[in-house]
Amino acid sequence: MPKSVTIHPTDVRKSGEVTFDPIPVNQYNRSLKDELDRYAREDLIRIHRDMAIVRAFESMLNDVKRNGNYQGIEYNHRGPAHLSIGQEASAVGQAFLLSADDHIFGSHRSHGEILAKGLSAIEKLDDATLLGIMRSYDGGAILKLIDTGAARSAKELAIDFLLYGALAEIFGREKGFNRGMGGSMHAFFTPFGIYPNNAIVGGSSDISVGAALFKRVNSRSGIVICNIGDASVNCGPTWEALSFATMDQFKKLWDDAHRGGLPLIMNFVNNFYGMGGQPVGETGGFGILARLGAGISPDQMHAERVDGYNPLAIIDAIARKREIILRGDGPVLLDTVTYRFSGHSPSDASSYREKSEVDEWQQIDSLQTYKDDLLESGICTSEDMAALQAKVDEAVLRSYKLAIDVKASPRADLYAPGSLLESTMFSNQHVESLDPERKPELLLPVAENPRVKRLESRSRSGIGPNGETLPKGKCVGIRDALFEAILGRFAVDPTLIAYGEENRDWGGAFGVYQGLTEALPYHRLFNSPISEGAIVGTAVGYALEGGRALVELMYCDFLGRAGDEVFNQLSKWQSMSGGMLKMPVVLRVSVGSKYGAQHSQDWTSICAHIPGLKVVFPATPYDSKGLMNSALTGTDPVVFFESQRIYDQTELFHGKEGVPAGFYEIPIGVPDIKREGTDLTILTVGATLYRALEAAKTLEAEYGISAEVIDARSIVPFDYEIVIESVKKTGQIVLASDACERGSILQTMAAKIAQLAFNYLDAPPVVVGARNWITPPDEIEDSFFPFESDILDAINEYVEPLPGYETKRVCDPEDLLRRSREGI
Ligand SMILES: Cc1ncc(C[n+]2csc(CCOP(=O)(O)OP(=O)(O)O)c2C)c(N)n1
Ligand SMILES: [Mg+2]
Repeated sequence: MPKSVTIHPTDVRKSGEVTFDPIPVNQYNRSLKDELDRYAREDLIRIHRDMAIVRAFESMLNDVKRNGNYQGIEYNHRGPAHLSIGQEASAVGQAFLLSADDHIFGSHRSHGEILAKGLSAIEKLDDATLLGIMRSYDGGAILKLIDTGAARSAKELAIDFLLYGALAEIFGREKGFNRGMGGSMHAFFTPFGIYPNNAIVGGSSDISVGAALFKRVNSRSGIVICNIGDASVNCGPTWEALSFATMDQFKKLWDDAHRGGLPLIMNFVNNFYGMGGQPVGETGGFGILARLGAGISPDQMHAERVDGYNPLAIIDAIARKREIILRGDGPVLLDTVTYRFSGHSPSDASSYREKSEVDEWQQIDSLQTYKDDLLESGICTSEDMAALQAKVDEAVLRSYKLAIDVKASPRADLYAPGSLLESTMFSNQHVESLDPERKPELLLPVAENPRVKRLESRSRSGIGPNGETLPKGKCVGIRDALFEAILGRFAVDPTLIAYGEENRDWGGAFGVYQGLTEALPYHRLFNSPISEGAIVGTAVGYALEGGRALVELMYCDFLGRAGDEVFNQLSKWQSMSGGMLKMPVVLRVSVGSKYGAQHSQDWTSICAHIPGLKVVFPATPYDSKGLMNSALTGTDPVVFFESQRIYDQTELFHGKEGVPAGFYEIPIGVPDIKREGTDLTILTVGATLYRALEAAKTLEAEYGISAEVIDARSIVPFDYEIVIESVKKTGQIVLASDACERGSILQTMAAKIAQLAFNYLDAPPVVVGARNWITPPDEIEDSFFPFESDILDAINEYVEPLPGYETKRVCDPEDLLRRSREGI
């Protein structure tokens, strides 16, 4: 079924108009007295208590940042603290109805949301569960510290646990919620439904969509709330997230059990400022933020503006929106009006706003207003309130004293080998199914898949029985090998999903997924919008929730569109969480050719430069299948490079057996000798392997030089020992790949090899890459990428003169210097 909608010209050319429903603005109009029959007295007081805790906690941080002490106890906190003093009602109101199954994501200004959500979870979880969480988290490290033996209830202990865990994290202590590796802007605590907060403005938007996608695909309970600022509305990722979240297919194409809108609230915490810029009146043009929903979907994302200065108005909104979501009509957009009295950060001089404006908001400070309402309604007395405040202040002071105590709360020692960061950059686990209890949903058994059947008649090796090379169309190629690995994993891991542009009926942009459409229901394989950022960002959110995602960007040049998602999110969350989170995401990208400058660059080096990403680039069917299997059974993010030049390349290195039909793995990080030799080593990355093999043949035939050709296969991690052993034997090495030479990963490899094998080398390692140009059009593309002759030229010029060899293209030191001087 390749189409969901037939486009009839008579329909789409008809005249008419688009109409919008009115957008509700601050329609909640009940007073606390009107609400008395809907809330228990203790709940109404607890709302105030939670606001007071958030206020006291952040006021303490404000004192520390501005004055270097709290209550006379000195501390120098060098890191950030973006405070939300003034915004407490919106955080506490939002959290009030949420359970631990409801997950919130946030921004750089999320201390209040963390505490409010944590306090709400503590209230709802029973004592045994709470104690279980505290005993098991980080081996009970926080509990041991805060449990002084004094008689306190599980809930009281849990509040101290929450305050200390968050504060120790903000202060970068190893006992913090994320072992001090996240800090103020990234802290979170998943057992209470508090998911990662993000220092990149708008960064949580597509991640939250991925989290909601996880809930929808895997039928998990609860909703997801994305808390981002009003200024993030202008970010590309936010728009991509909104388009992804509202795709028609969720409600129209997915099967009965999975059909429905994503369980998501995009909540814009609207404090009317970015840092100093004003989205309304200056940097934006949308007026009332709730208006945006009307541009996104016909149901206008049920958007409305709500008064975040009144906790009861927010509770009312969350209750109504949750109902919409639970009946499958999400997602929802909220424009939550609030105001921060504190600066963007404590050093902010507030030069961008009038003092009178701050005063106006302070005069109706929601903490005070709500407290006055409680007193006026007779819910409590001022003595009750004073006692409550004293208890709150004591708790904050207790957690402050503990968190700044270097003995009780040390920082991680990152100097020794095997330190916290060394052991959490990658999780390095092997997990075949992320939900072994569940059976993977397949539309037909693997053996009955039409492509699997077609492949049965193909040779699994590119070499025939008599050693002859078989025609490509008759053999299993790289694209088939990848398909086999992927289908095999779909049959094992029920959480595995794949998506990207043209992933379903088209069969993947380059045919790798042909046959998958027949095998998988929509919710496991679907077309995404052309939103590269959201493709990766949602995969991050999906993985953070416990699933495994395989996503694709057609050309690796499009990585630029997903820059933040790949370089700051996919790569960093495992280590920023102190190892609390896993990131089983495989990102397939292909290196193009024939399509010119914006479709043909090899960006392996850019990915390899970012800590936290595994990077592979197989060049044979055998390696492609084995590495894909490893990537899809691992728990780390893998950027999986493929080359469009060689998708139909057959297997030439594994004898008559060729590519095994069943499951096998190739460990990520181990290079492979593709041709043995004794005189010269050639190390290649990606499709250049085949050009290096041609060069090796010529060297043997015409110059009697025996070249050993090593295929890197992986880039990060990378085991140098195999290469060093080869160099010990040959004494010389040339490195070649299709990436532009300047800043190429080959330069790093060459430098490492020189450092580690200097005594064995007769000549410095030589790098042969593409020119430092744009990729020219197909017809003249060969002048850009390295070919056999470029490898021979480099050997002749820099390694050893080849008798009688005539250099094809100037590459002498003078020319090298000239090109460097000119930056080309
Ligand atoms: C992508 C990105 N650009 C800029 C910044 C610097 N920055 C941090 S917070 C901020 C303002 C964000 O405003 P808003 O989204 O409304 O959140 P608020 O600070 O008001 O809570 C800016 C510009 C950043 N962290 N990330
Ligand atoms: Mg703002």
